[in-house]
Amino acid sequence: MNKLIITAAICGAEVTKADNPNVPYTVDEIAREAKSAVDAGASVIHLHVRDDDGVPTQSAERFAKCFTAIREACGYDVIIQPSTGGAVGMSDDERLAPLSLKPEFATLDCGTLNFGDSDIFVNTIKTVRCFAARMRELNIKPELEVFDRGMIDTALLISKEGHINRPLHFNFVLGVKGGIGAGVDSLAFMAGAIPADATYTVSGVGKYQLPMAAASIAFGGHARVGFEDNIFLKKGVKAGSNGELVRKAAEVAQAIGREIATPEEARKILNIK
Ligand code: KMH
Ligand code: ZN
Repeated sequence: MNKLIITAAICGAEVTKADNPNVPYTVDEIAREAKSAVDAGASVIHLHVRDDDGVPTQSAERFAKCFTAIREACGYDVIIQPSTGGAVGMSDDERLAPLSLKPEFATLDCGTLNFGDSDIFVNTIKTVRCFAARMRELNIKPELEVFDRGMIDTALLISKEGHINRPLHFNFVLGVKGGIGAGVDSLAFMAGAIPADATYTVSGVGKYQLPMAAASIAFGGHARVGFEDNIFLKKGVKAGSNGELVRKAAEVAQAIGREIATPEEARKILNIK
């Protein structure tokens, strides 16, 4: 089986220290959590950043500081994937700011959805096209964030228009309230809808994080874990670090004999130049 890429989504924009005191806000805390994840087997850090008081920001300056701190803590080959989703309510220009740092990889959210009980995460087709075109110009590999089946079709449409180079790489986000539910049926449905040359990772939300990671690892997909999507190691026990969650995914891989990709191997699998 192909090697497994583990992505650690260490921070997110929604989860707070009130949910789990180990959620990182400061630059040092972000570097600490990234290191815990990389030491446990993550090759990709999916990154949101915050002000020191925990307010999400898309400031390029703040991202630059975090990039440097993460590389110093984890080694210079770690793949850092900034979010262009940011937080609900941010403008498109704000969300695009970290691309000015020319990262090798970044997220591209592929549609609008209800996001929890009272928010709407807005990504019109025009926005998706514009973000995709910017990434293509800057030679940034997009990870296509798809929260529902129709978003795969949007990504395929925009790729057909010439704004996203193939092979495509998807992240199936399963279990957001407002998106497709988590389950092996959802995983099979989504995986069956992408081109044969595409790759995918799976992000299960909340209690579905580790089961969905395990299912993807067994199916030959890749896995994303971390505080952005889940703060618990097991029922009633909060994770002490992102590394603890990454270690669980690595243990599943080890148990079924699937090797874990280094950052260099992950770049080859993802076709990151
Ligand atoms: N925070 C969510 C509204 C991404 O990183 O691209 C969007 C999000 C997706 O987390
Ligand atoms: Zn994110």
